Amino acid sequence: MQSQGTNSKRALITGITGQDGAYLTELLLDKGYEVFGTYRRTSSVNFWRLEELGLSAHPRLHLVEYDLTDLGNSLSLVQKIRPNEIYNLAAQSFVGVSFEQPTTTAQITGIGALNLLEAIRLVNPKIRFYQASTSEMFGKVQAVPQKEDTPFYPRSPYGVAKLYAHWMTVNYRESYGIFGTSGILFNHESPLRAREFVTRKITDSVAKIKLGKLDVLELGNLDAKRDWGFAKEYVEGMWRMLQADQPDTFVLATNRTETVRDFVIMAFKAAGYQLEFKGKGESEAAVDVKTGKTLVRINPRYYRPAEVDLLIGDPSHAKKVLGWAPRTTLEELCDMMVKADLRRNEQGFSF
Ligand code: NDP
Ligand code: GDR
Repeated sequence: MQSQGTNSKRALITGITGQDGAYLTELLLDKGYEVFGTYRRTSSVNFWRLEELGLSAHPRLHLVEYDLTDLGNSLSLVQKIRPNEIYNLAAQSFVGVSFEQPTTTAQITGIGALNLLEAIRLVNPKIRFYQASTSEMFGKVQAVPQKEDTPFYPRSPYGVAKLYAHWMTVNYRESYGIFGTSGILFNHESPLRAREFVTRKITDSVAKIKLGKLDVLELGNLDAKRDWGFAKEYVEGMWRMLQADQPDTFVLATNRTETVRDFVIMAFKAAGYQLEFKGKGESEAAVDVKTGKTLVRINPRYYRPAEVDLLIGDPSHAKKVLGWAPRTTLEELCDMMVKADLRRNEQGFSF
């Protein structure tokens, strides 16, 4: 992408250490923004994604310590940074963990967004706000493909917390005239995805199996269907949402859905394997057609108490208003992720 020089805009990104935070930072720096990215205080902070994109020492990138659950911290952050745009990407974003830690998830993923909206209302209501909403809010299938007016029915503490943050964004838009936009993004993946999420878990395991570092990949529900896109294109959609004339709600998706099983087959294929699935339920397993070796099996510990069975989004509103459309196919995305994991595992590191 060509750098477009500097501009006078200041963007605040919460959750810069995450997948989307890294790609959005790259995009906004390229557009000339002054970027302020927040990270949490931990005993050893991890900036591997920013490092992988070669951004960690960029002169227009400023890293700021921040915890989303602290209202005072949110107020002082917005007062100090004086951003034109805030992208709220910080969250406890793992659905599985939200069943184990529902209260923490509600505080970070739900109330965290409210803290920022309050800061905007009290400090400067002209700041444009992007809320990272999710297809998990659709949850139990009500209609397909899911779009902006499809009824919500979340199926996890994470989905419920995100729904609260979504409605708060809409409420602050309607009550106070704040430019609060909610992007309902379907699953988006990349080589920068954390390894706990299923696509990256699969591509990293494929690489490890190929290099003899792992024998078998263990997974949960293979029947779940997801609409998977490429994260780098989705952050471009976030930016477009905040450049629009009006605040609104937008779905970003590819309008294609595949099962987890399909993604497993695709990822192994990208590394030269041909898999065949046999059996049903907990005894289902996949063998390598050439060697007969079992490479994938079920471990029920990865099942969730309630599942989202089918996600497929209709991005036509975003296409019409923002001119946004996905470009990378699932095969290309999967191939890119497998290659990146093979490279990392060959080099002896994998985050
Ligand atoms: P990640 O899990 O990769 O990143 C989440 C970020 O939030 C990390 O930087 C994390 O910091 C930060 N964070 C967590 N808790 C706090 C806290 N208390 N205070 C401050 N920061 C905190 O998520 P993604 O990049 O994949 O997703 C970005 C956002 O988009 C999330 O809100 C997610 O829920 C949402 N979303 C993601 C989709 C996807 O498919 N990727 C789809 C739809 C929505 P740390 O590194 O310290 O943990
Ligand atoms: P999801 O993503 O829950 O859709 O949330 P995840 O990749 O965790 O799960 C997708 C589907 O795969 C099934 N699955 C497994 N999942 C994981 N993580 N590990 C396994 O071993 C496994 N086996 C099967 C899951 O049950 C599920 O059906 C992601 C997150 O990024 C959210 O923050 C975001 O809001 C949504 O996508 C859209």
